[in-house]
Amino acid sequence: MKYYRYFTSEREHGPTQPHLVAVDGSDAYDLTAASEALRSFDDLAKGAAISMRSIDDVAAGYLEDATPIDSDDLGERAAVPVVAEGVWAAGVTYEISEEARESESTLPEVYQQVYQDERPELFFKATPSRTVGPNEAVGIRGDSTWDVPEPELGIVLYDDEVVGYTVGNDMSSRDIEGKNPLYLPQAKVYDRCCALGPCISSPGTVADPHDLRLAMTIERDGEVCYDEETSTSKLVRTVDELVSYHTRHDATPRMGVLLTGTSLVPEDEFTLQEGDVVSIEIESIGTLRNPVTTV
Ligand code: DO4
Ligand code: MG
Repeated sequence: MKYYRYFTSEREHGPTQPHLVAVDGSDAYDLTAASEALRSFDDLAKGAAISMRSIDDVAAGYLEDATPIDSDDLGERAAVPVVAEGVWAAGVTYEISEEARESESTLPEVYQQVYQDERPELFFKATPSRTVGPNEAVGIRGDSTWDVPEPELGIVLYDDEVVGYTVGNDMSSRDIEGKNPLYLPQAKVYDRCCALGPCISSPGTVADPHDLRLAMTIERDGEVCYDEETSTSKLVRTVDELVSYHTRHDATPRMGVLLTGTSLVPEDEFTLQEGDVVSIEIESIGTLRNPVTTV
């Protein structure tokens, strides 16, 4: 199944708390309407961990009492699907990313090394305050001149176990990181630097995270100015390997997201502009769409 956080009424009409919605095939159900104890994906993950059942099994037990909703509304009203205390990200996990860093960096050998090394590059990416959901604006830094979206498969973790997958955008400044790899935190972590959504797909819904079609389009002034696709089969690490390095010797927060690295990089001449719209689609999950603003 797929899980959304969903505003049951228009957000403009006052403060509303999103509900947890399960999508089973083409049918959508408001799980929060069935039980107040199910307000978020965290609640579902906690229930699954306590009862030692899968997320989908726990959700299935509530479908009969849940209110059916119109799945056409989900795109417009979806909130960030998981409030992860920490979003982390892996880097240089696809050949295309390694080549792009080599060409942008004053220290290309750093990237060659990490691409080949046993230990992956993992870095802290975002807090909830820096993370946006579907349809919310992602940011480009006002002091950056070369900016790109990074479309990435996101692993959703609860108590260090994989409980789902989502779509992530690791917004990045190429000129700041390119000048010196030690500037990475500034190139990566700033207001609106990360987008997640539109939903979480359970492990049972994603047959193989290492074989998913991933596509990205960027629109400017109503025209498509970037349109490419690839596959997570080009990832040179496994999900288990990345999770293993991420969770060792660190008491990670209960609910977390680990992005797996970018598999698409626009040509060097390309930089994002305010007003652009980025859409990232991953097979078996959905499409994350965000306009771009300057922060
Ligand atoms: O090494 C810098 C970051 C790389 C990255 O974010 C990626 O490969 O996706
Ligand atoms: Mg990245």
